[in-house]
Amino acid sequence: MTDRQLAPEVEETAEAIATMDIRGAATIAAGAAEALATQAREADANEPAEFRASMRAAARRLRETRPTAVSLPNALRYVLQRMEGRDVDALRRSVETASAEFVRQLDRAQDDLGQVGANRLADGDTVMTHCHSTDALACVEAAVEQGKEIEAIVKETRPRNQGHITAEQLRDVGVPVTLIVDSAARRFLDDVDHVIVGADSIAADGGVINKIGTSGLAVNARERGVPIMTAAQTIKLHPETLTGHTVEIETRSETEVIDAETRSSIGDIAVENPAFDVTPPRYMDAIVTEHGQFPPESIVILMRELFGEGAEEPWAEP
Ligand code: RI2
Repeated sequence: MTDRQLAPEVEETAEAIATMDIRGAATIAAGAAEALATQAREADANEPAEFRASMRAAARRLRETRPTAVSLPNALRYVLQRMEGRDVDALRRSVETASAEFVRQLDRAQDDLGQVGANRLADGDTVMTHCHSTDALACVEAAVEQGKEIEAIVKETRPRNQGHITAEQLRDVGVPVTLIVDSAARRFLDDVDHVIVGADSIAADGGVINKIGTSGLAVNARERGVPIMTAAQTIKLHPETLTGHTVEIETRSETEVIDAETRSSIGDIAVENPAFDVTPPRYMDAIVTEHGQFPPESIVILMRELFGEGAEEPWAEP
């Protein structure tokens, strides 16, 4: 199967995920599922085998864009495992139906976990956020809808300053926002009632893989006695970690950290830009999902229930 057989929209979505025009684990999952539906609609295949091969090729192209957020392979898995039918028309319909169903479930899961997270917040609380997570924001938004007054201290989250998106979206729902640089977090933790972060992946041991800086924030929160929760739909659970695999941490371009001119004016330096880190379960108070909240160490039970003992790769060539 060559790239020529991929719908142009699949290539566009893959490119947008890689460059982070489409970003955030849940948004990436929805984008990937919708791209598979587009591939199904546009695939120029006469035979079922040819159609299936083109769907697998599209899934592989989407899969290779970013390595850490497991919501991406979980979305591809959800859709491809439901691809069935004796002819191309039936196969096409099954993919379109599965994709639409997946996106609907994402929205519902986020609403449901928002309610659970909101129940942990009290009227008058101040929360601290890291990066931009639609799952974490859903908790704050639900608390506001419950009539609670919530304030937020928002970390800017270098290198891409995704805290700015969080600040804007919190202002849109009327939450007073104070923006701080990342290194000021410990100074402000004494003014905070809860830290809320999202997740790109959650490992079977309860480790939370999220935007770089989360683990340092969690350690500081624990030291200051501030509860920290991860808001994560179950598509963030990483089934491969059930069988001993580790989660690959994406390394991004050095230019996100420093521009070439400043770098050369400094001299001969190395620059590293890991996008994520792992927060050990002992530093996280709760993982909030659409199925309720869990102590991180018990998330493996939910993972087994939802994913069985491991993960298939339905995009692989048979
Ligand atoms: P939602 C983001 O990664 C952040 O790390 C965020 O916490 C996580 O995805 C989850 O986002 P990136 O794609 O799914 O910005 O909660 O690198 O929106």
